[in-house]
Amino acid sequence: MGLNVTEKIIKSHIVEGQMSPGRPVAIRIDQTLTQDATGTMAYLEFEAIGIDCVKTKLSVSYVDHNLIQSDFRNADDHRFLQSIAARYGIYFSRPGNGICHQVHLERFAAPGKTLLGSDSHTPTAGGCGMLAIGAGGLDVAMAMAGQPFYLNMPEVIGVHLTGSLQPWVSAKDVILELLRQLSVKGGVGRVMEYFGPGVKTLSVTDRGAIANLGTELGATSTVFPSDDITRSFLSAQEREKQWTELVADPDASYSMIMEIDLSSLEPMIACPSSPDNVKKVREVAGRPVSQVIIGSCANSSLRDITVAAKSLETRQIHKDVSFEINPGSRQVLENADEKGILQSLIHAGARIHQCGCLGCIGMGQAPATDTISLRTFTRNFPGRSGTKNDKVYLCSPETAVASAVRGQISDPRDIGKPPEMRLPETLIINDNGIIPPLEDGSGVKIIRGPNIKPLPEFDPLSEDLTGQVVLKLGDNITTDHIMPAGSKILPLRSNVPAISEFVFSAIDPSFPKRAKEARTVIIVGGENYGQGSSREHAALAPRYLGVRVKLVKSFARIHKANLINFGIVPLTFKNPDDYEKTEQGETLTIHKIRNAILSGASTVTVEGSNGRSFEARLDLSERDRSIIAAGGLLNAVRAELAGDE
Ligand code: MIC
Ligand code: SF4
Repeated sequence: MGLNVTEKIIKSHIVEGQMSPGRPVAIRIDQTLTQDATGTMAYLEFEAIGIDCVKTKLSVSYVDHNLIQSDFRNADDHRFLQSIAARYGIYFSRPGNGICHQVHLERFAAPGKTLLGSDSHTPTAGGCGMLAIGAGGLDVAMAMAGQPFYLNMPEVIGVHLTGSLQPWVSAKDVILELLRQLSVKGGVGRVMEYFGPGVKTLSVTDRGAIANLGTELGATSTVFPSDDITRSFLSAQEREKQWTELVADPDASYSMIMEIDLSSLEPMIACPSSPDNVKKVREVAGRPVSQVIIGSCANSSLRDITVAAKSLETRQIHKDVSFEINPGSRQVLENADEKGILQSLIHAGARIHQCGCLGCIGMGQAPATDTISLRTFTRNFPGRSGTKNDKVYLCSPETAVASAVRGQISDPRDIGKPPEMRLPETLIINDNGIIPPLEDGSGVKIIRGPNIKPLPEFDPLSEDLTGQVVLKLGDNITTDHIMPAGSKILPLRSNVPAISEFVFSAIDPSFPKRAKEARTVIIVGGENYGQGSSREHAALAPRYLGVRVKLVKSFARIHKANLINFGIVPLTFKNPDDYEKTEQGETLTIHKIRNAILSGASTVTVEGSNGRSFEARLDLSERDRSIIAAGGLLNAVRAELAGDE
């Protein structure tokens, strides 16, 4: 039987396992990317593995998140990352050069290849026909050390596109519609693969925007075919040689097919405070807005800011709106400048920021109290913008600009004629923001600032475990709840003792103190626990505070993998009633947990303090089990290197 694109890429990279959905497989990784907020830890881990030079075909270290240098810490991290890149054979994309996903799509993404990135939106490169997956820093460090990436073989969902988008409707509306239909957990364990005649109506950056927000569905990745559109994109990037055609076989199958008629879509918007709280723009039109931002790895391409500029040639920004542009990359900025796009934006009153994540991760741009901020970003989880009780809406660049003009949420179809858009066929290509690796970096000295603290050491798992339920939480807890970001906390990413003081700070500021008192900590949660970012600090910092078990109804993929990597046991309730019965403050005991894990048991018995006992599931591969027993992946690798196994 024929193969779909996802299966073709996995088949050509598989090193262990079989391509049957749900079963563990290991795949070879061609490229890796890191960004600064996850990268400092990933490179500390890479150093701890003790390899002399990266073993991948290409590894890139981007600095895009922690750009505000309000003291020495972020600047020190940037220098550390630059020296690490020079030492170990890694490309270094300098601060201000752009958002990792946008720059990677432009300069490095290549059809048919695999990419592993320590950022959850790594699948953006799927817009260029690659299999790109987000993971924790330690998994990326292992890939740089030449190890395969382990995952459960995903189901492949086919999204059949027909028709073409109407004026004022764009790629963001496609994925917002899917989020409306499937919710933030609809993609868990799945790859979303697009096919059908509608695909060729979408540019590679449109495809990238759709692939980017596939992450918000909880999907392992999103894949587009590589066709003539991909070829022209690579040719404009002066990389046509890297093009290969990659399409599904005519008799390929999918575990499920979804139909989307692009012609029938209309402008959509995600309301506060979840990317799947999606409505038609018309349903919420008229609400006053104080801030509108075009940017983030979802919508900051030349196309996206050109839409804004062209729409503003005959219009002005409303006096009560701060209209802001965060270009995705220097390539976007430089070409926008050359084509006069920037001039139109400045003239219309836009605030132009440097290229990077900025307000998307709370690095500045926090909105005013009790006002609506409309953003073309990826996430609107509560408080992520940096303002308490924020009201952040996510939308397309078209809806953003229409709303900025009117000062209220507006369907762009209501502001008149759509802009005439023709994107240039040739671009200025200038890689001076990317420092290539040295031929031999062995003599490079790594520069460490005082904020970079060594990795903590963790104990192996004990035979019996007794711990206190220090926190009981509900459904869809995000990593932004567990380990918040923002300009105050992000600079602590390379200092685990310091950052651990902020674990669950927005939900329960007393958590770190109570966790340290309890010593062995269990956290109870609902469905889709740990959705959102790839930040391994959401596992590492809780582990530092004594968390040894997370007992929930279901997990998000990357967070579960991060828990395993840091020796936290991920358990799921066998019977949802036991979730209701488990109380915060209760002591739970699991006898012979280590033995159960190592012997391959699929359940353990959890004993409550009130004589109650119940079963919890252990859904782990053999490799996961030995990692947890060792107390984490680094311990397991070190033991392996020392020949202890
Ligand atoms: C995010 O969008 O939440 C981030 C910041 O890019 C994270 C990574 C991080 O926390 O450093 C992600 O998406 O993985
Ligand atoms: Fe940066 Fe936002 Fe994209 Fe995360 S989602 S990589 S913070 S732009």
